[in-house]
Amino acid sequence: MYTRFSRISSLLLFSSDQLINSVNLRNLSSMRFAENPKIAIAQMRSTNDKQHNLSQVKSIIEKAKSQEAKFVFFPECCDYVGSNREETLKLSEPLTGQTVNEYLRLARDNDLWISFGGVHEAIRDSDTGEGEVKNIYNTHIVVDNRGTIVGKYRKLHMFNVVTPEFKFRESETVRSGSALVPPIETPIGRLGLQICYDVRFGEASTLLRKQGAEILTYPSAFAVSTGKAHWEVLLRSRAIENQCFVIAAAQIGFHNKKRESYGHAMVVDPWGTVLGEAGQQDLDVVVTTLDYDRMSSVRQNMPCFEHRRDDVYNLSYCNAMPGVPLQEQKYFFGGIDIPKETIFFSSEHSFAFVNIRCVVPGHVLVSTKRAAARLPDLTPAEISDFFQSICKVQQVAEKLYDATSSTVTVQDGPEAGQTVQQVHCHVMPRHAGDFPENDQIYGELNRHDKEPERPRRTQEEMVAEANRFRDGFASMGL
Ligand code: AMW
Repeated sequence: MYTRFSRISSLLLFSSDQLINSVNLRNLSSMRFAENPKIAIAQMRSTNDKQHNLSQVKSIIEKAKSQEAKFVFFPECCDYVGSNREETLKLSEPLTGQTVNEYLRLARDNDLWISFGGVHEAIRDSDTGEGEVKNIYNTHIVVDNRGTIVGKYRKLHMFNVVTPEFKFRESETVRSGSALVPPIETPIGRLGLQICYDVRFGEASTLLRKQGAEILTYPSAFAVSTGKAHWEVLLRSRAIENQCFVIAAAQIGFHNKKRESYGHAMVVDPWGTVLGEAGQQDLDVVVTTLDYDRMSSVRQNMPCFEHRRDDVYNLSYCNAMPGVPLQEQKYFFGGIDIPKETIFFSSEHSFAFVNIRCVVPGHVLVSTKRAAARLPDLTPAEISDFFQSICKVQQVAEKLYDATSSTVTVQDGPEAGQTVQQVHCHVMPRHAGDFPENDQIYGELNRHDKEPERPRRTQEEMVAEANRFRDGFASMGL
């Protein structure tokens, strides 16, 4: 029997904003459906008529429900397909807009989990939400049966392509996302979020698998000529090499005079077998079950992920911003942009910064740059760099705080007290008698960031401490 139910404590949930970080992980983990859940994938034909598209979404949901599916997958552009750039921008909405609100209501009212594989997320000039829409993100959202967005992924790879049949420049309208999102825990398994053209980038799918994905999703509006040549072979390859289910809801037919999609919405199992494929009609639903015993036997009998030679080659996954010079890079911690002035150390794979709430004076954090959730998710190079960085930071912290000991702790996973799902280590200089009982520091560590009434440190205080650490590094030659 596959161990996915006993492995729930190792679930990964990360997002680029706090909304999703606030989802209660334990509640989610207790919501796994019974073995071999029923899912539905949609095939539809969106146009620039949002109401018409919404009515297709509603009709698919009805069909899926009538066949007792618990999770429905919609394709990219389920909200609409614009006829040109101007119209595409004009029709776009923020994720708080009417269309997504309607999606949330549908999930709640129908008691369904739903993946909306690609909505046009408006990017406006200002933070106020006012102003002209200049770009959009192509965003895949996952909504739970209570109508909450629990996963959000902005498409990374832009379909800027010239073929004999067509030319397409997605980046004229769409801004690419900046991060892979570690798989999200859902009642049908851990879902890796991708979109359409992403299917050609096997590294991303393999990183998702390494982070625990059981299902890879490629909601698509795939072009017809490339679809004929590559669609099925790409989907099956991603399933076979990662030993994951692959779910690819699809757009089909003419969206307008210029744009046509291939269809063939498909579900593939971890052996590469096609479990279900939509027909040639505009509106179709494929309902199938995900057999986790099958996944278990494929993974056990051919343990490719144990056979990988990470010592010879490995995938590196960073959250560096494309095109931004190294000194201007931003570092994110649990999706929050950590201000440069509070970061005092950076190495190839790690960075260290001062804490917003300290358990003891000098309590600082060392984090991986990449938003990996758990220690075992790190590559050998990252592990080595992370622990070397910790040792350096510890030396400086002890010098600055006149200590000869430190508590150095990683809370690895939610059940171990981890609140920010990005690997990080607490470095806390210690002094004799700083706690009545020495190990009380662990109780304090567990509480210090969970009680909202505890005041945060001021920015000035944090910047001043980061400066002291920087000086400490310089004076110790580290
Ligand atoms: W965990 O409980 O996930 O092992 O630790 C999270 C740590 O991150 C806590 O010590 C908390 O105070 C700290 N923290 C959270 N957000 C920030 C932030 N924006 N800047 C600095 N430290 C932070």
